[in-house]
Amino acid sequence: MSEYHSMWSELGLDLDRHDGLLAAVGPAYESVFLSQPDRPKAMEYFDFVVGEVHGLRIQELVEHRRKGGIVVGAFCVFAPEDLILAVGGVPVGLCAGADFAIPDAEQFLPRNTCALIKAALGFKLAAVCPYFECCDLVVGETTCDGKKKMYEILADHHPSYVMEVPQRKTDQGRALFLEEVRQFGSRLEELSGGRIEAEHLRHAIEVVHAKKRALQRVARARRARPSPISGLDALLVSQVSFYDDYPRFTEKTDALAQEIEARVAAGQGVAPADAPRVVIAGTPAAFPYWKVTQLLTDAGAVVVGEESCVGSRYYDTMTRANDGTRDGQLEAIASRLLDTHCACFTPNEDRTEDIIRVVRETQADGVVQSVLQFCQTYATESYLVERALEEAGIPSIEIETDYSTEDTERLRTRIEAFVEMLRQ
Ligand code: BJ8
Repeated sequence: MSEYHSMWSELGLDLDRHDGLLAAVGPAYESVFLSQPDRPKAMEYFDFVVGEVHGLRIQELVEHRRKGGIVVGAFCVFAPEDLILAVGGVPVGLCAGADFAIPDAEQFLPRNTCALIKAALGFKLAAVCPYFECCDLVVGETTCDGKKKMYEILADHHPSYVMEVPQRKTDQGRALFLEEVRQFGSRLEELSGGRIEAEHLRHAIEVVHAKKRALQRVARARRARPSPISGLDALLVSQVSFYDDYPRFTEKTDALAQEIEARVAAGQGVAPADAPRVVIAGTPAAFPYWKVTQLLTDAGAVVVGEESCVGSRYYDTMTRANDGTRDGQLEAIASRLLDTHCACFTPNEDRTEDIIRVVRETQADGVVQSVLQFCQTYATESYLVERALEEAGIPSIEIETDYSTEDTERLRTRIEAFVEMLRQ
């Protein structure tokens, strides 16, 4: 990757620390992913993307900006990706799933802040994320108090914008969010010098839909017994979807779906047909966070779904049919985003219902609620989720963890016991 040093240097990265980050991710990826037996051949593309995650893709973003395009980073699926695409921009996900720069963030944030927030700010402060440095603007949202306050600090370090997300899906809340979407559109027009016309939105919605349909196709094939793809590989595909070029990602994910559909037809799986099947529900697993999926896989379970924003909470929400006007489409986009069942909403029964739907569709035997430590909304909601799962006769456990490896063995013991219980 040394051929990219001058590009990283021009982006302002701290080259020594950045080399240290890459040196940590590479071997971890090899041991977690490349060691898996019988992976679909189409996963080679995703291996390539990860191998070039700070190389070729960054080169593409730099080139896009050189031609006058904008890059907009986001921390949450509430950031309307279609609007960014509609002004010819490139949306990228900035949430980081590693504890590499957490001490940098802890100079500004309380220690009892969730790892996702610390990593997001830490990667900027440590100057180790070329995606961050490519962003003309980063867009945040008021989904949780920790993030909301972190954005105030981030604004001192990077051009930022914050969208207000309502806490209730009432008519008032919907009206507020629609206005937020409109205002964000105006900010994007100002930044890009373009105008969001109805046909731009139509095209952007279709690009996003094509990507989500490809992810849904993989999710459907995964439901087969035996499952044709490992939970780790399926999670990786979702993680890559936040960085990659949209049409290329769609094409490669469709190719993967086709291959695993053929495996299903041939009865070929990555684990025995009677392996316990698990859905992970909770806070998102940003790249390169694979701990819980890996522990479940090590314990002999197959992860068959993620009820998470790096999972079905993202790809199952589609923009509804509308009148095709600019206003009608903006309204449909705002409404789709509010269909995301984030724990920031109250009440949030839609989420518990959705978890049960995912469990039924995937024929899962149980649920692991995976919550990042210090995430109040998901941790508190986990009680209500557990109660609903119990009423539905679905076994579950809740684990609270972070990006470190300190608790790995403790979690391993609990996860092994849970998987063993599912076997009986
Ligand atoms: S729509 S889940 S991506 S907010 S884990 S930072 S909530 S303290 S990530 Fe999320 Fe959007 Fe909701 Fe999805 Fe706060 Fe909790 Fe940390 Fe979280």
